[in-house]
Amino acid sequence: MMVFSAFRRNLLLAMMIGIPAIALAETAAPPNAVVYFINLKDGDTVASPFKVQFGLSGMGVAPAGVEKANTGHHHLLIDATLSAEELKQPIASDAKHVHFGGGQTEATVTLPPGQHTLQLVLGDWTHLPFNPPILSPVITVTVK
Ligand SMILES: [Cu+2]
Repeated sequence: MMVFSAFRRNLLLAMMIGIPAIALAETAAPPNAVVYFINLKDGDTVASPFKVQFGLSGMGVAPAGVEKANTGHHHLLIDATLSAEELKQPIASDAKHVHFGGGQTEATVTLPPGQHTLQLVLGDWTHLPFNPPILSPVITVTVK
């Protein structure tokens, strides 16, 4: 983290003195970080509202706005995925891109009947996906 803080300071300095910045300062993903659904799997049928538990290994959860090494916070994508371009930007915040900036590790989700896709994306303290992105598989659930 010291390294990344220094990197961001240097990036800011570079911007202030007019050197073009190549990219936003994405946080490097810890090598073994994995995000996953604990209690749901692809093909499950659920009754709304339903609980979704967010699993994370290889790093820790911290609230948004807290810069702490090897931590991030969960985002739940509902019937949405992120394009390569979106994976380099702060994650949108709307009904399909839900932030858990308090450091929550589960949520109760209400969805209309039918098939829906769910995916977890870990964001850094500034809501940017890591590089490379830390994504769960996309799962499809059927809401009764
Ligand atoms: Cu966020």
